[in-house]
Amino acid sequence: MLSRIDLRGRVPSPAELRAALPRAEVDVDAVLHQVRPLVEDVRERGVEAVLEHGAKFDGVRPASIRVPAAELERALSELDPAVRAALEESIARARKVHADQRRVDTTTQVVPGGTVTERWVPVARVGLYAPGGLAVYPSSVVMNVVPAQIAGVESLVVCSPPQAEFGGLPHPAILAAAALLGVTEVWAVGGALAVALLAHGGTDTDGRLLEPVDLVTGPGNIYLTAAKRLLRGLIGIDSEAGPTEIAVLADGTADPVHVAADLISQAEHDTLAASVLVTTSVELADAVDAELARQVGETKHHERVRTALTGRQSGTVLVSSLDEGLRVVDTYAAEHLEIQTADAREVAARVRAAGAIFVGAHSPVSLGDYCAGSNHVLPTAGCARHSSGLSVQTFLRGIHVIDYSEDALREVAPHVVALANAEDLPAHGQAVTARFPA
Ligand code: HSO
Ligand code: ZN
Repeated sequence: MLSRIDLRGRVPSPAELRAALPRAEVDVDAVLHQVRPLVEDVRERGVEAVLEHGAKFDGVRPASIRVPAAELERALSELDPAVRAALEESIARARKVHADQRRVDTTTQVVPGGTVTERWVPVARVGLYAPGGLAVYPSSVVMNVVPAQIAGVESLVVCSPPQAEFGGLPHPAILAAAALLGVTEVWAVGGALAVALLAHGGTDTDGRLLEPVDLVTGPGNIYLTAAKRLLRGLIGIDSEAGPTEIAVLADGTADPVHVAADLISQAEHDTLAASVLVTTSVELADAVDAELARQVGETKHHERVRTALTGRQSGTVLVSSLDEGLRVVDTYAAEHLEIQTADAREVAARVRAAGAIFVGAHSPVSLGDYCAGSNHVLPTAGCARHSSGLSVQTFLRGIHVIDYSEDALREVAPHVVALANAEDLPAHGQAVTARFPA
């Protein structure tokens, strides 16, 4: 079912390797011209523009953008108890892991009387996006809200599209997850419009202010990503999220039943999702193909899964050795990378690029999606080469605090003056010497 790329006996350059590996092509630039007028209209006309355009996209016009507190409570009280218990477990584990990501301020004594402190300050107000439609993921509400809360973000709004089926409210599972996390501000607005309203703020239909945010995180479709790209600068954003990806690095010891199940699990998200097997074993590749043929037929979303697995973004890559396999997975820089080999820990420790690494037979990606404690908002499309997944750090800013005494400044003054003159910026030097008249 998976197409095959045979790299055995070949030593491609990094650029050739990158070109040879399967990857979805998502052209965000191509939709910018559609999204730009929407964003501008929201900047000019605020909520009126959001409701007008939103009615076309969502097929419903909510009475107000801000979801009443009573609706959050109602959604939580009506939540299936098993789902509630699972979300509580997911939240508890995520809080445990993210609590250890807190940063402590560090003060460096550069010279006697001269210190530089790096002070970590949370972003003041953030907007967290939870998609609706095909993807309704209360687990993503958890993954966005938990690190923001642990970072100490004081003001936090969750946005999710209004649903005609639920009378113009976001999906009840999203509302319930927000309520469970103690979030009190939820807006019924979706996609590019949500990012624009979060960035510019507005006035709700009842006259209440919708305050703009400083940072927007959370996955969405290509239009939402385009809006993030347009508004970046005015607001901070997390990395641009593309279709989800799983790569599995496996040798002949891997269980093909598990490998196939894991490849299918992420293909279930999207017809553009990528499932890539990198293996030293042709026997395993054949066995996984046979398993995929069997398991895909039995899975609920088999059409979507089959399209994803047979798309050009998915495939099997045959390599001669695990060293070569590591080169391939580092070049690919998958959002999720599973290591299913003998001595998986040792192999995992050698990986240099991945959003998250899942080690050995009992750490499947779906565990990380819900209940490992790790975050599931991760860099896609090779962005793991330069970016990290969501964490407490995403919601913090490090401020340098410079504190020098008179003596410490006097001592270094000649160096400042020399550098200022070398850059032909003598006023810089004078700002120091003015403090020490001869
Ligand atoms: N695998 C997705 C996250 C997710 N899975 C949410 C299930 N629900 C991207 O990491
Ligand atoms: Zn998933």
